[in-house]
Formats: sequence, C-alpha cells, structure tokens
Amino acid sequence: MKTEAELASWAATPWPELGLATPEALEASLGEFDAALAAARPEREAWLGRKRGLVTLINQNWLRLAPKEWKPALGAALNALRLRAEERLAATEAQAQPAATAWEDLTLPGRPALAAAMHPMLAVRDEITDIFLRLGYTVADGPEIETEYYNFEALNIPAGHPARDEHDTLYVGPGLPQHLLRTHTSPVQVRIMQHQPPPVRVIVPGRVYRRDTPDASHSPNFHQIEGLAVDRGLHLGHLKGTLDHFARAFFGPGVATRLRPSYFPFTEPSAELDVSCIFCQGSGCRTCKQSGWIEVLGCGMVDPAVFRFAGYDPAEVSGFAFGMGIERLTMLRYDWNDVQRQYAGDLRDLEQFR
Ligand code: 2U9
Repeated sequence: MKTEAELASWAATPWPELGLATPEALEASLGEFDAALAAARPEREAWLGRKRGLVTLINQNWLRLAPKEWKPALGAALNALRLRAEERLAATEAQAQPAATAWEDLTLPGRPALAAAMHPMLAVRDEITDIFLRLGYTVADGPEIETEYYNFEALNIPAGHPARDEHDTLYVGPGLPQHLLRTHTSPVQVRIMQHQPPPVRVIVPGRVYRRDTPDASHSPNFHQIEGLAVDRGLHLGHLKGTLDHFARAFFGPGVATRLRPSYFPFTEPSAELDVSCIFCQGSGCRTCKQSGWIEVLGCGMVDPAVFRFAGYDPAEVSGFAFGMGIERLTMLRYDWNDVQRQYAGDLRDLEQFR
C-alpha cells in the first residue's frame, strides 16, 4: 500500500502524464487512496486541506486537466472519495473529543477534600459521658419504643397523674399493652435495676420523643443524658458532690452551683441544678434573664416507690438520679440561640468543628 507521501506526489501528477487509459485503471488507482484512508487515522489537513489536501490535488491535477469524456466518471469517483474521507474524519474526531475535554489544568491548586466531622451535639454527649466514665459509671442504652409500664408506671407516674400530660407522649399504633415513644431514658434504668443487683452507677444517653411543636427551644425528638447511682447509704451530699464535679468539669473550674427545690414524680426530694451564668459570670445578662444563674439539669433522691417497682428494697438501698437535655447544653457550650440549628445540617455551623 502506498504511503501518504507517495499518494501526494501521485495526486500532484497532471492527468496527461498519468496514462490512465481505461475506466478500470482509474478505479484501481482511486482504490489506492481508499485503502490508505481506511488504514490510517486520517488527518483533515492531509486529506481535505484546501491547498495541499489529497482530494484537492486530485481535483486540480486530474479532474481539471482531464478530457471532457472522462470528467463525469472521474468527478463521481472523486466525490465518493471526498465523502468517505469526510466520514472517517468525523469518526476519528468524535473519538478524540472526550480525551480532549478530560485534560485539566494541572497547575491549578487542588480542591480541598470535605472531611466528615463529629456533630457538635454528639461531641457534647460524649464529653458529658466521659466525665461520668472517669467517675466509674458505665454507659447503657435501651429501646426507644416502650410500654406505658416502663415509661410511666414504674417511674411512679400512674394513669391519670398530671405528669403524663406534661410529657406530651407520642403513642405507637393500636394494641395492648399500649406502646409509645419513650419520653425520657428513665425506662432503661428501671430495666437495669430489674436485671442486676445493687450497687448501680450508670449513665444513659439517648434519643427521646415529645409531642411538641418545633421552635427555638423545642423539638419533637431530642436527646437526654440521665444518670443513676444506687448503693447502701447514698444521700443528698453524694448527689451534690457528684453534680458539683460535673458542672466544673463541663463548664470550667470557676462556676458556682446551687440546688433549687423542684418536683419530679420519680425523685424525693427533687431539685434543679443551676450554675453561675457562664456568659456574664453572674452579674446578669440576657441569657440568664438578669438572674445570674443558668438552669442545667434536674435531679433528686430516687423515690422509694420507684425502687419497689424495680425490685430493690428501699430499706436496704438509696440512690440519686439526674437528667439533662443534651441540645440545651450544646446551646450553652456554643452560644447557639436556636435548637433547630442542631438539626439543620448547615455546613457553615458544622465545619467549625472539624
Ligand atoms: C429512675 C429514677 C429516677 C431521672 C431524672 C430529671 C430529674 C430531669 C429532665 C431534664 C431536662 C428531662 O431533658 S429534660 O427535659 N430530667 O429533670 N431526670 S431526675 O430520674 C430518674 C430516672 C430513672 C429509675
């Protein structure tokens, strides 16, 4: 088969010098061009270039100088060759296209990879959990779908008790016993006491549900950490010492604490733990509503009725319990004013904590 250079000098030969005496001879010689076209990866300039392209040369030197009677056959054959060249070129150019766009400017700086990060609320959960792990507590969890017995009865909240209304319970399906989405993690502590003898020192982080309309401080599901300690001879001093330690470990050694009397059906006496305002150091600001104190958690000595439900003898053991909302503590830690920010997944918030 002829090379492109040989074909070029052939195409440049004027018709009278070619000596093509028969139509068959013409067909055979144009066949050489066809064969070269099929074998090569044709280049547009070499075949269809306006000045030196092979088709152009044949047009100028063969067709233009050929006698009249040869022109129709030669013109048709040349046209067919032009069309095949056009087809081949279109095919090879289409193949080359993706490779051309895959080129990148290798001098550009690289795009930073997005690294996953701990959600701030879960980081606060772990931070709180770790404080109690260092005190010798263990971590437990349990089902989010509960019975009325474990969520209410065993926690000294009988049917008709006003605390049932306050819990804004979400019920799950028909059927008895009635199932519900737990309104607190306390059922887990009841199950633990049913299954293991005292002493108990356990921390229970988990998701809980309440039928609330979402706003800046409410969400139909949120997260709590509850704690329970049961042993012989535990008293309010143990509760106060433990929570004092927690408050200073979490908010810093400078905070003051106070216990303010409160009421929960499952503890007696009950209290709320306040810390001196971490934003104004107690002098009064918007966050602490000028009081100088911020409410952090609820707590109390476990009610003897709860021990009886769980199978412990209140004459033998005593204990204390506490509960806190993790989102609330996250808002305090990061000075976020709206709990919904913790569920929005806004990267501008989350990227700060990589
Ligand atoms: C058992 C016995 C006692 C858990 C407690 C609180 C006080 C409390 C709230 C804080 C804000 C829930 O997230 S919140 O709305 N919790 O104030 N929780 S004492 O008491 C228990 C738990 C289990 C067997």
